[in-house]
Amino acid sequence: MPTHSKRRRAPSKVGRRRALSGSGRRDVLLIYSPSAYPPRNYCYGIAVLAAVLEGAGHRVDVFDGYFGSTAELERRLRGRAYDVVGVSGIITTYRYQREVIRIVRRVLPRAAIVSGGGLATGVPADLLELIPELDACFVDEAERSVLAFMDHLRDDWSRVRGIVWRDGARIRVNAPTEYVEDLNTLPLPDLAPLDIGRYFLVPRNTREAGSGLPRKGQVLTARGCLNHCDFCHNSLLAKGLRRRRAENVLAEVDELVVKYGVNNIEFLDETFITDFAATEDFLRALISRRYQLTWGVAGRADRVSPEMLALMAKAGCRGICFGFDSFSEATLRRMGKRTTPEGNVRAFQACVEAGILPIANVILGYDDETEEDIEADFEYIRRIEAWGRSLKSPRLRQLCAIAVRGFHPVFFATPYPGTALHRRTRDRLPSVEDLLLLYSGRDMDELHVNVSRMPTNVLRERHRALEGYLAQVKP
Ligand code: B12
Ligand code: SF4
Repeated sequence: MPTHSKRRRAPSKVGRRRALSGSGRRDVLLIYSPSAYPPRNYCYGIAVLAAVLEGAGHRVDVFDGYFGSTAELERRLRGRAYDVVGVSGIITTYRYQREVIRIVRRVLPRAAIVSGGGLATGVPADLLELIPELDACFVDEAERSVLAFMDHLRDDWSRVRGIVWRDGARIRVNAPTEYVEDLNTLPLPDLAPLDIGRYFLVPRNTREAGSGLPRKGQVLTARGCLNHCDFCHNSLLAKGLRRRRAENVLAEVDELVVKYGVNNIEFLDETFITDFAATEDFLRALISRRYQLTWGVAGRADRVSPEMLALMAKAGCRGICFGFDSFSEATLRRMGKRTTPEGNVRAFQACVEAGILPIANVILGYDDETEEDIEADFEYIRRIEAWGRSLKSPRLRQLCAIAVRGFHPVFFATPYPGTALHRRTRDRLPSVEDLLLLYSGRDMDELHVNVSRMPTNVLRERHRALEGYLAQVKP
């Protein structure tokens, strides 16, 4: 094991440990809302917040909704008079959040109940209106606002930036949060209260069941994205891209490998490669660790080069998720994607040639989309498949066929409340609550609403046809 792997936690400036006693120290319960089953990811956001809160002297417990029933939650709540209960969850967790928030209020009438993450960020005021037991929503990243909230818990919440909150009969929107400019000043996520070992035992697919399961960890090397595509959560966030330094990220990787025996990492960044030189530095440092690690990332089609892909493969990268989203120029323009169909093809091919699996997607039925736009998806995917069949190497031929099949599941355009797409199509959509209920626990491979120009039966038929085509591709 390299000696640097023994490195201690990076010194943190945000949430530096303070001696809090008596009334200043808060008991906090953070609840993770399950969004899909089987669970693939432990809640990284909660681990980050736990580290920040503990660093400031507060006491944090975690309840993981993937593994505990609501009856168990109720028992936990009866065992301790938490000052603050915070629920974390993305836009598909409304139904769960509504249920647990009601339970918390019933058992702990005096606790402050707050929500954070994608749902609270997307529709903070709606959520407060829909769930009367909820006291406040944290909008966007919360390291700074959550500490301010603890400081002002018993006095004036109008001084806490980054929250939307209930003030008697009014819903008040405070000034936006202050972002953490230098991510290297944050403490490393605290995984101890999360019991991540449970996640290592859950097969992600039938192929994995019963075989040696990967011990998967998660790491975020950067926040924000280069773009603000209008169906994406990023279309509602103000702050651009911030990156961590290579040594700071590696301290986290070291901890995962050494302390938790992790052998596979999902880098959670929206776009892993943003600055070629910085990514290269990181990859070289990772290679020098000589860990037996495989890992995957998400990337944009316009941010790959053959040289970078070769280095990534050498460093253990096995898969890149590409949100190609469409092969129609008109649809890509409408999405504000700033990529091209040809660029998508090049990225896919370069990835296969580097021996990395491109995990690509398309979205059907974007607003105002027509059958011709979908025909472009068919055409380009057929073209990629034909290119794959012409490859000399049997290994790469097979990799390409697996990747083409991997366009399944084919997604439908899904206007998540809060996004620019939702704002643009709002007059054609059900109410925010109806949408949140429709989306609860569901994925984008189901058609919830049709915002295209095609009749619903035509859209469904095109979706079935594309799925059928992908299913017959032989690896
Ligand atoms: C891992 C992941 C998942 C995991 C679950 C993640 C989770 N935490 O619940 C899984 C694989 C289940 C998943 C699924 C989906 N995901 Co996802 N996923 C991510 C990913 C890559 C990383 C999340 C993460 O850990 N971020 C890092 C942490 C630090 O950030 P954070 O979670 O936002 O937490 C911060 C704040 O939000 C806040 N906060 C969070 N929780 C709380 C709680 C409290 C009490 C407080 C005060 C603050 C707070 O503080 C944290 C620190 O600043 C993000 C992209 C990204 N890079 O964020 C997308 C993302 C969260 N996913 C997204 C989407 C759209 C989906 C899907 C709906 C897509 C689909 N295919 O249909 C599915 C859901 C399917 C289903 N059936 O429900 C969107 C969220 C949109 C939204 N408005 O919620 C994101 C942002 C991607 C994007 N750019 O659009 N996803
Ligand atoms: S490139 Fe991807 S993550 Fe970035 S804004 Fe567009 S869809 Fe969202």
